[in-house]
Amino acid sequence: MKIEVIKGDITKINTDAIVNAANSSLLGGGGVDGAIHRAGGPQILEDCRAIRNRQGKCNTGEAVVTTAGNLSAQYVIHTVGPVWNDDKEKSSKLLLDCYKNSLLLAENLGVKTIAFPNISTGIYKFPKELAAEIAVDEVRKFQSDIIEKVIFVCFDEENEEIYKKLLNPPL
Ligand code: AR6
Repeated sequence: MKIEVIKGDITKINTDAIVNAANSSLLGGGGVDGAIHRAGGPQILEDCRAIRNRQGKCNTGEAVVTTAGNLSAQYVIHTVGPVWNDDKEKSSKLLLDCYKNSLLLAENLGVKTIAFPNISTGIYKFPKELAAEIAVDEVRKFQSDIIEKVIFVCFDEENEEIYKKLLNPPL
């Protein structure tokens, strides 16, 4: 699996699937969630409501899939990151679950390329360095014959630098 890092807006990325850092209501919010719903249009929210009617809320660490409305991606995978708190181990495990469950779902859908935002590092205040280590570790560990490329889309310079350092350490 090829791993890349890009600085930019995930709604503009051309991958089969993009991942949304959602909340457990699945009914939208701010940050990247707001950006995806704005750019993708009402179809995404309609799909989220259908999921809510079927299964109720989405628990932290889990992932669900919808269509991508007006976005160029085929799917939006919505995962719910943990709100950072003092229980570092529990939050870390839940963040790892977000990446793992999103990748498993993508694989089941036959997705070849997938883009992740830096889940939980905005409104949910997860420390960026630790979040990046968890994300990169989990993606590196994930063995797939289906997914060919994972792109980490960083919105801010700090995350971009952290990911670049982790993925291309100086010799
Ligand atoms: N493209 C890529 N990354 C983005 C974009 C974008 N367009 N916009 C923001 N980011 P956040 P969380 C980055 O707050 O911390 C929502 O209200 C941002 O800089 O979007 O998981 C949900 O509904 C940060 O690095 O998500 C939840 O209630 C990263 O995306 C809550 O926020 C994640 O920041 C989830 O909080």
